[in-house]
Amino acid sequence: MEALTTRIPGPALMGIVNVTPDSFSDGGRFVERETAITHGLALIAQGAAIVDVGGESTRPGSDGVDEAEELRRVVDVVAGIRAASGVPISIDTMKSGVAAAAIAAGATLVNDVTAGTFDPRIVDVVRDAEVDVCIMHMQGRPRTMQDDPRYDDVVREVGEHLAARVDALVAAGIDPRRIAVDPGIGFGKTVAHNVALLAGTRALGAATGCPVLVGVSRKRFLGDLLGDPDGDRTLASVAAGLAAVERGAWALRVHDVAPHAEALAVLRPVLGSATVPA
Ligand code: PMM
Repeated sequence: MEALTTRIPGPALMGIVNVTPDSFSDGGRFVERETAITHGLALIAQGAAIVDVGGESTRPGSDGVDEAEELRRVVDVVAGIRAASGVPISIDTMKSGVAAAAIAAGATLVNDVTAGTFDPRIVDVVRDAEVDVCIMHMQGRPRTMQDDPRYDDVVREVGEHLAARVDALVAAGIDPRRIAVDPGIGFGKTVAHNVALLAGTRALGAATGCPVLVGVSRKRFLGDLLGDPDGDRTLASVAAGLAAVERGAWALRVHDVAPHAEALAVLRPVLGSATVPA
């Protein structure tokens, strides 16, 4: 089995398909599903190398969704995209049951923002199905994580946490070549923490030995940096994403694939292949 970075060479784009009521206006389940499938296929056409399907909002302040509802939202969307495209599909979930059902529907990557700490059985699902996994750092849980995040040295602490989680996954029998890590931009972090983590992308790769996936797209700290909390964040997202890629990020999780694809078309030849960890 080849390494994740060989199968999906970086810098790659992971296009976001959020199947949540706050992402898609209501109008019935069928419409919601079809909209999500069409959206996923559009992201692939724009250059996404992975599509990330999620049915539970993890925005600051959000509460979880129950498993039955999450399954209703995501399984048919994964199957619908898989029926029309061979591009790898990621399932953004912290629940083992949702991960297993999404894998059965065609997902080959599990994106767990809790790194297997919310529902440890997700680690067994990933191992037994022999799929890829992205583990993310979060301080606290979405409902309260932005209340008062604190670190002495955010890059070192996030690196140590992710390295420990990688060790736990490998000890459980997951092939290390299947693991990507993510600093969890915005998940229990101040603006300064997020900026430090972006600057420290290469250090996170070194601390874990894994390819680094970064999700900055449209996040609130960009509005803070712009001094415009309600304005469009597309250009800011591209700038932050490119900063991470220049510092060795393997993949960017983005809402707006087209502008990121344009930016990478220019950055890739400038950087050559030296930015992507083996
Ligand atoms: N961010 C969100 C959801 N899932 N997964 C990973 N691996 N990394 C992230 O940064 C991440 C994620 C929240 O963002 P959204 O609500 O805009 O999708």
